[in-house]
Amino acid sequence: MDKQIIEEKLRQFVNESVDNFIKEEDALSPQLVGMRIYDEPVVGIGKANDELFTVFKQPDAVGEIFMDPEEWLPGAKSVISYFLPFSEEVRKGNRLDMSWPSPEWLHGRLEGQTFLVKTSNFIKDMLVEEGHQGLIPIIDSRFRSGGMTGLTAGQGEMGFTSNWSERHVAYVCGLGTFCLSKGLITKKGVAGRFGSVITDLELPEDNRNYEGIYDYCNNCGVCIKNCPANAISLEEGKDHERCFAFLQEVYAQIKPRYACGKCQVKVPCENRIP
Ligand code: B12
Ligand code: SF4
Ligand code: SF4
Repeated sequence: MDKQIIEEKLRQFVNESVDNFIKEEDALSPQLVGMRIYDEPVVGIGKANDELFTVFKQPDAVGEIFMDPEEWLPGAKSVISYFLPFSEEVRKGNRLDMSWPSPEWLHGRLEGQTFLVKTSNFIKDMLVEEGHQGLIPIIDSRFRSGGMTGLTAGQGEMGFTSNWSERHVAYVCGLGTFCLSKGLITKKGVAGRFGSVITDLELPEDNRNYEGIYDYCNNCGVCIKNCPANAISLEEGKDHERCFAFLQEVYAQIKPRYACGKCQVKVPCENRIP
C-alpha cells in the first residue's frame, strides 16, 4: 500500500459515506438534512522518528506530556495525518452571523468529529487488512487533552494542550503551518479538522514546503476583527482563556453542542493559503 492508494480510498470514503452527510435524526433543522460535512481530504505522511517529535517535548512547544509515535506504538515507522476541509455549506453557514456559531458549524463540530473518528478507523482497518498495525492516539485510553470534554480546558495538568496535538502532527507531515489565530493552515485552508493514525508500515515521508511555523499566515488581521471574544491580537496572538470562555458561554446555552470558528471563516485563509 502506498500514499496514492490511501488517498484514493480515503477520497472515495469521504465522498460516499452516509456519515459525511447530516442525518434526519441529528439535523438541527429540516433544511440541514443531507448537508455534506467535509470536502475531499488532504493527506500528509511523516516519519515516526522525525526529530520534531522530540522537539515537541520541550516546554515551549507542547511539553513533556507529548508522546512520540514510538511511545504510542512500539515499532512505529510512519504517521498518516489528514485534514478534512469543511464543505462550502458548513463554511457559508458560519459566515452569516459573526456573533454566534451557526447550526451548520455546530454540525461540523459534533457530527464532524464523529465522522473524523470513523475516517481514522477506516485507515486503520485498511492497514490491518494488509497485515500492518494502526493506532489512533485520540481514541487510545492513554490520550489526555485539555479540550472541551467535560469543560475542563485550562484546568489541571493538561491546561490548553494534549499529549497528541493533531496540528503539530500535521505540521510534521507537511500539511501546513500555524497562523495568528493558532489554527493550522493547509493548502485547503484552515476551516476543517485534523486526524491521524500511527503505523508500522514504512511509507516515504512528504516534504515540508515551509521553514517557519507561521509561514502560511500573512498577518492580515481579519481573524482579529472576526473574533466575538476579542481573543486574538497582533501583539499577543491568541488568548486561549478568552476563546474558551466564549465556548463555555455557547455550551451553557446549547449543550451538549458548542463551537465558534469565526476565526476560520470570512478570512483569506478560510479555504486556501493566503
Ligand atoms: C485543547 C484544544 C482547544 C483549546 C485550546 C486550543 C489550543 N491550544 O490551541 C480551546 C478549547 C480553546 C480550543 C478552541 C478551539 N478549537 Co481546539 N483543540 C484542542 C485540542 C484538543 C488540543 C490542542 C493542543 O494539543 N494544543 C497544543 C498546544 C501546545 O498548542 P499551541 O499552544 O497552539 O502550540 C504552539 C506552540 O507549540 C508553538 N511552538 C513553540 N515552539 C514550537 C516548535 C515547533 C516545531 C512547532 C511546530 C510549534 C512550536 O507554536 C504553536 C502555535 O503557536 C485539539 C485536538 C488535538 N488533539 O490536537 C483541538 C483543535 C486544535 N481545535 C480545533 C478547533 C477547530 C477549535 C475551534 C475553532 C473550536 C471550534 N471547533 O469551533 C477553537 C479555536 C481554535 C483556534 N483558533 O486555534 C482544531 C483545529 C483545526 C485547525 N484548522 O487548526 C483541532 C486540531 C481539533 C481537530 N481535530 O481538528 N481548542
Ligand atoms: S485571517 Fe489573516 S492573520 Fe488571521 S490567521 Fe488568517 S491569514 Fe493569518
Ligand atoms: S479565537 Fe475562539 S472565540 Fe475567537 S473566533 Fe476563534 S474560536 Fe471564536
